[in-house]
Amino acid sequence: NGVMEAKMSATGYLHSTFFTSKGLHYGTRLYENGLGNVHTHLIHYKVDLDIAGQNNSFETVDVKFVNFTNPWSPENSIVQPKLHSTEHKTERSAALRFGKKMPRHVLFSNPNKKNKWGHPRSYRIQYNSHADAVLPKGWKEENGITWSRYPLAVTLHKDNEATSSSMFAQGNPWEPVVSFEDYIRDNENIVNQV
Ligand SMILES: [Cu+2]
Repeated sequence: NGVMEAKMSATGYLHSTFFTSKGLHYGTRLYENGLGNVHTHLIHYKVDLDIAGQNNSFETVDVKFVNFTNPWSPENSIVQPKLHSTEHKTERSAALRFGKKMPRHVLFSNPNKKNKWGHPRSYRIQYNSHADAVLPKGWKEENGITWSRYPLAVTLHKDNEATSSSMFAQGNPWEPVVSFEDYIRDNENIVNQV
């Protein structure tokens, strides 16, 4: 049916440190001298997603409540949910941040290819991650993982922006060779683009 899923999970081997009582602020005691300490597993995917051709646009859909007068009973009003969609026209607008509410539906659409009911052919992204920011924005090493600011970000495709990071980021996270933030910073138009 066209569904694709990407999944990752931990192996079950423990990341541990020597137990001291103050260590309980950073984890859970697991053995005589063992503390399972807080740490993160972050993973990101940079995907060139195409739907019914190379050109596509990015849209999010939320549900908002509307309050209107009952047409056959004007002394009463009705509240009901209504679809509210937003076309994200630029890279900055399409960079969804941690700390802000994730839109209910996230759609990649081809505005030039409609189905027989007139809806643009689309992929819906089902975002199931519970990841969150791990360091404050701009804080030293955080500059090496600027991709981790966003649960989802859409950028214009460029051949020289093939990856959102590089293996050298672990050696120099302060001034990384590849910084995903640079892809967004020029804030290019992403409507009906590759
Ligand atoms: Cu772990």
